[in-house]
Parts: sequence; structure tokens; C-alpha cells
Amino acid sequence: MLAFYNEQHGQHRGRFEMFRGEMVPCFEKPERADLVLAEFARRGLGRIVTPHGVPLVSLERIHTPRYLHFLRNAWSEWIALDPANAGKDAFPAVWPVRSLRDDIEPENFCARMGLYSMDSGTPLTAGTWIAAKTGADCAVNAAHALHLGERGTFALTRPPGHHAGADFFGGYCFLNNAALAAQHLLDDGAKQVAILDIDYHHGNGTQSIFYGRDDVLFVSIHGDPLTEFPFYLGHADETGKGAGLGYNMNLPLAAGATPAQWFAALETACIRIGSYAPDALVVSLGVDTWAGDPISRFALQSADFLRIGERIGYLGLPTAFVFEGGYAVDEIGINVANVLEGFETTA
Ligand code: SP5
Ligand code: ZN
Repeated sequence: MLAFYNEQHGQHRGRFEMFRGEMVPCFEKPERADLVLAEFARRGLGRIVTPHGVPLVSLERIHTPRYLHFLRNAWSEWIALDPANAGKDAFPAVWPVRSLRDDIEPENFCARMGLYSMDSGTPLTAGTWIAAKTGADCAVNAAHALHLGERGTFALTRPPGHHAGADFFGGYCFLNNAALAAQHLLDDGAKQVAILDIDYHHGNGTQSIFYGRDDVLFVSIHGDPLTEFPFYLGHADETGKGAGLGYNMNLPLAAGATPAQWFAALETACIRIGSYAPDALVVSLGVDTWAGDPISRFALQSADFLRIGERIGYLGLPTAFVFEGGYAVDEIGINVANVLEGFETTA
């Protein structure tokens, strides 16, 4: 399996995130990708490749030019407010919620941070843009390699992507890597692409990007948004709109759901994907479903991740895996590598 590794990922290095009234150390940290890389190499799972940079127009297939412009320049604007900001992460503090206008872009930088974000858990740092951009490069390259004949590829990157919408960041995500991969597959000639999101958290960004379309099927298994982040999207009654009606499937499970319940949902997801008969599959691969994850509440064991990879492999589809969440750093490499190894056994 080809793994496109983001050598710049470590440049996104948040110090803190806001949690219940205090700043706590970031869960989404550089060691995450380092450990996955180490385990991938240790097992000899495949070749680790540096991606080619993709043009900004590839990102504009998913994200608005206005948002991309903001993201590229955000750090220098943050420093321009006060040179002392160089030592601090940037956070939003005000948001245009219901009844406030989001059609006029304010000049004030903090106001634009809020316009383009969804939470205060996602610090923007000096290297965020370069890390997110080179991460998106990995995802697009992983998709393109399928077009060139690979059966399975892996975008080994951070920051993650599935919470990022067309014009906002949040949930540790800035550019929606899975959406970029799916769109690239279509641009390479695929007629239909499915996205299977198995991160613990609902992929609200990916869902919203494709909600009105029937050329991308989005299927997600996640913690019930009634109690779990991102809270405001991910319910079972969200099935798509317009041409996209019937092409969005949410399978929320209560926090504390058992592995048996989780695998029953995976079966439902795989049956739907099989009936859609896509030309290719993108997997938003979060391993925060593991029992020991510090911010999540499912109970998968490390061996379960082998079974996940196998089940996905039996779909028989060209598949690009895109790394998302997973925060129990000591186990993260093992769990990710298990999914990929399980997939490989079905070749
Ligand atoms: C990609 C991804 O997995 N994003 C998840 C974003 C979750 N952000 C909210 C985290 C809330 C942290 N709760 C800490 C509980 C510590 N006991
Ligand atoms: Zn997650």
C-alpha cells in the first residue's frame, strides 16, 4: 500500500485547546502521525511517499476562495495585530450564530476567525496552513494513485479534515482531506464515489459538502450527536436534500456502545455502499473508537481494527484511507496499521 506522508504535519502544533473554562493541552498533537508512520514502517506495510503539491484550484473544488484566502493569511494577520501574538495560538471568540449576518466579511481579524470557524477547540498556529495544505496534497495524491491503478492508498497526515466545511475550520480540522480525495476521484473520471467515515465523531464537514449531491454517497458511524461532538449534525434523519436525497446515511450509536453494536452498524454501512456500487471508496479513518481513547466513548479493541480493514477490503473497491482522529497516542499506530493490514489481507 502506498502511504502519502505529510512531512510538514509537525508544523501544526497547537499548545492548548479550550475545554470547560480552561486551556488544556491539545489532544491533536504531532506524535500522532509520527507513531502511525513508525508502525507502518515497522510492519513493512508498504511504501512511504512524499506527495506532489497540488494547485490551489484543487482545493477550490471543495473550499471557497474566500475561506482559503483567510486560512493562508491568518497567521500573518494574527501577528500583525500584535507582535507578541507570535508566542500565542489564535482562537476565535465570537461567532455569527442565528440572526447575525455571515454574508459580509468583517475587516476585524477576530471577527473573521469566528466567521470561518465552529469551535474554540481548534488552535490556529504559525504552521497550520503549510501543514493543512501538505496534508491535502497527501489526500489528493492518494486519490490520484487509485486512478493510476493502486488498489489501496493511505493519506498519512494531520491535522485531520472531516469537521472542516467548505468555508470553516473546527474539530481540529482545516481542510477536508476526505472530501478533496472524493472530488479528485470524480475529476479523474469516476462517476460515483462513496465515503465511509468511521471516526468516533460525525464528519459534519464532509456531510455538508456533499449533502445535495448524488455522485458522492456519505455514510458515517459515530457517537450520537445528542451527547457527542460536533453536537449539531449527525442524526439519523439527515438523509440528503434535493438530488442528494437518499445519498447521506448517518448511523449514530450511543456513547458506550459495544463492539457488537458498532460492527452491526458497519455491516449496514457496507451493504449501503455495496448497493450504491461506487467506482471508488474514501475512508475517513479515525481510530478514536478505540476503548482507551481519552476523548471518546466507544469500546473497540485493537484486534477489532483488523476486522474493520477486512470488511472494507471485501467491498472490493479501490480505496483511499485518509487519517482523521484517534488520540490514545501509544496505541494509535497499532490501530491504524491493523485496519490497513486487514484491508491488505483481502487483496
Ligand atoms: C477529528 C476529530 O476527531 N476531532 C474531534 C474534535 C473533538 N473536539 C472536542 C473535544 C472535547 C475534549 N473533551 C476532553 C475530555 C477530557 N476528559
Ligand atoms: Zn474524531
